[in-house]
Amino acid sequence: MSFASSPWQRGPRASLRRPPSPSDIAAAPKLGTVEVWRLIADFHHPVHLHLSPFQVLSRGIGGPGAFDAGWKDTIDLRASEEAAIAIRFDGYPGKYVFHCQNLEHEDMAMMANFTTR
Ligand SMILES: [Cu+2]
Repeated sequence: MSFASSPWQRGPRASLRRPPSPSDIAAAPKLGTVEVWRLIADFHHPVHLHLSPFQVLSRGIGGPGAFDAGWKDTIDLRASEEAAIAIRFDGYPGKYVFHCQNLEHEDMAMMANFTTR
Protein backbone atom coordinates (compact mmCIF):
# COMPACT_ATOMS: atom_id res chain seq x y z
CA MET A 1 0.00 0.00 0.00
CA SER A 2 1.40 3.37 -0.92
CA PHE A 3 0.13 6.85 -1.46
CA ALA A 4 1.16 10.16 -2.95
CA SER A 5 -0.43 13.49 -2.19
CA SER A 6 -0.95 16.27 -4.67
CA PRO A 7 2.06 18.43 -3.71
CA TRP A 8 4.32 15.48 -4.42
CA GLN A 9 3.51 14.06 -7.82
CA ARG A 10 6.97 12.60 -8.37
CA GLY A 11 6.08 9.25 -6.85
CA PRO A 12 4.89 7.52 -3.72
CA ARG A 13 5.56 9.54 -0.63
CA ALA A 14 4.90 6.80 1.86
CA SER A 15 4.45 3.10 1.99
CA LEU A 16 2.43 1.19 4.56
CA ARG A 17 4.55 -1.92 4.05
CA ARG A 18 6.84 -1.37 7.00
CA PRO A 19 6.19 -0.40 10.61
CA PRO A 20 6.25 3.38 11.00
CA SER A 21 8.61 5.33 13.13
CA PRO A 22 6.83 7.91 15.31
CA SER A 23 9.10 10.53 13.76
CA ASP A 24 8.20 9.67 10.13
CA ILE A 25 5.73 12.16 8.68
CA ALA A 26 4.25 11.15 5.32
CA ALA A 27 2.34 14.40 4.74
CA ALA A 28 1.93 17.77 6.45
CA PRO A 29 -1.33 19.33 5.21
CA LYS A 30 -2.32 22.79 6.37
CA LEU A 31 -5.64 23.09 8.23
CA GLY A 32 -8.37 24.57 6.04
CA THR A 33 -6.93 23.12 2.83
CA VAL A 34 -7.93 20.26 0.56
CA GLU A 35 -5.41 17.74 -0.74
CA VAL A 36 -5.84 15.00 -3.32
CA TRP A 37 -4.11 11.77 -2.35
CA ARG A 38 -3.57 8.90 -4.74
CA LEU A 39 -3.78 5.51 -3.02
CA ILE A 40 -2.30 2.42 -4.65
CA ALA A 41 -3.01 -1.02 -3.20
CA ASP A 42 -0.79 -4.06 -3.65
CA PHE A 43 -3.32 -6.24 -1.81
CA HIS A 44 -6.85 -5.83 -0.42
CA HIS A 45 -6.68 -2.94 2.08
CA PRO A 46 -9.52 -1.01 3.69
CA VAL A 47 -7.69 2.27 4.32
CA HIS A 48 -8.88 4.49 7.18
CA LEU A 49 -7.87 8.11 7.78
CA HIS A 50 -8.11 9.70 11.20
CA LEU A 51 -9.26 13.31 11.64
CA SER A 52 -10.52 14.21 8.17
CA PRO A 53 -13.33 12.73 6.09
CA PHE A 54 -12.76 12.52 2.36
CA GLN A 55 -14.56 12.03 -0.94
CA VAL A 56 -13.62 9.48 -3.59
CA LEU A 57 -12.76 11.18 -6.89
CA SER A 58 -11.83 8.15 -8.96
CA ARG A 59 -11.03 4.47 -8.93
CA GLY A 60 -8.59 3.07 -11.47
CA ILE A 61 -9.22 4.81 -14.77
CA GLY A 62 -12.92 5.33 -14.10
CA GLY A 63 -15.00 7.55 -11.91
CA PRO A 64 -16.18 6.65 -8.46
CA GLY A 65 -18.88 4.00 -8.11
CA ALA A 66 -22.32 4.65 -6.62
CA PHE A 67 -21.00 3.11 -3.40
CA ASP A 68 -18.36 5.87 -3.24
CA ALA A 69 -20.92 8.69 -2.84
CA GLY A 70 -20.74 10.88 0.25
CA TRP A 71 -18.15 11.55 2.90
CA LYS A 72 -15.96 8.62 3.91
CA ASP A 73 -13.47 7.78 6.61
CA THR A 74 -12.47 4.47 5.01
CA ILE A 75 -11.99 3.33 1.43
CA ASP A 76 -11.94 -0.35 0.54
CA LEU A 77 -9.26 -0.98 -2.09
CA ARG A 78 -8.88 -4.30 -3.89
CA ALA A 79 -5.54 -5.70 -4.97
CA SER A 80 -3.90 -3.54 -7.64
CA GLU A 81 -6.65 -0.94 -7.32
CA GLU A 82 -5.83 2.74 -7.36
CA ALA A 83 -8.01 5.60 -6.14
CA ALA A 84 -7.83 9.37 -5.81
CA ILE A 85 -9.43 10.91 -2.74
CA ALA A 86 -9.98 14.58 -1.84
CA ILE A 87 -9.41 15.27 1.84
CA ARG A 88 -10.38 18.50 3.60
CA PHE A 89 -8.20 18.98 6.64
CA ASP A 90 -10.15 20.70 9.40
CA GLY A 91 -10.05 20.43 13.13
CA TYR A 92 -6.95 20.55 15.23
CA PRO A 93 -3.23 20.76 14.58
CA GLY A 94 -1.34 17.64 15.53
CA LYS A 95 -0.14 14.24 14.48
CA TYR A 96 -2.62 11.69 13.14
CA VAL A 97 -2.42 8.28 11.49
CA PHE A 98 -3.88 6.56 8.51
CA HIS A 99 -3.86 2.80 8.42
CA CYS A 100 -5.28 -0.41 7.07
CA GLN A 101 -8.37 -1.68 8.94
CA ASN A 102 -7.58 -5.33 8.18
CA LEU A 103 -6.82 -6.68 11.69
CA GLU A 104 -3.84 -8.74 10.54
CA HIS A 105 -2.41 -5.71 8.79
CA GLU A 106 -3.10 -3.49 11.82
CA ASP A 107 -1.22 -6.01 13.95
CA MET A 108 1.71 -5.61 11.55
CA ALA A 109 1.52 -1.83 12.11
CA MET A 110 0.50 -1.04 8.54
CA MET A 111 0.09 2.66 9.07
CA ALA A 112 1.70 6.04 8.47
CA ASN A 113 1.66 9.40 10.20
CA PHE A 114 0.56 12.79 8.91
CA THR A 115 0.62 16.07 10.73
CA THR A 116 -1.69 19.07 10.40
CA ARG A 117 -0.49 22.61 11.04
CU1 LIG B 1 -4.30 -4.03 4.60
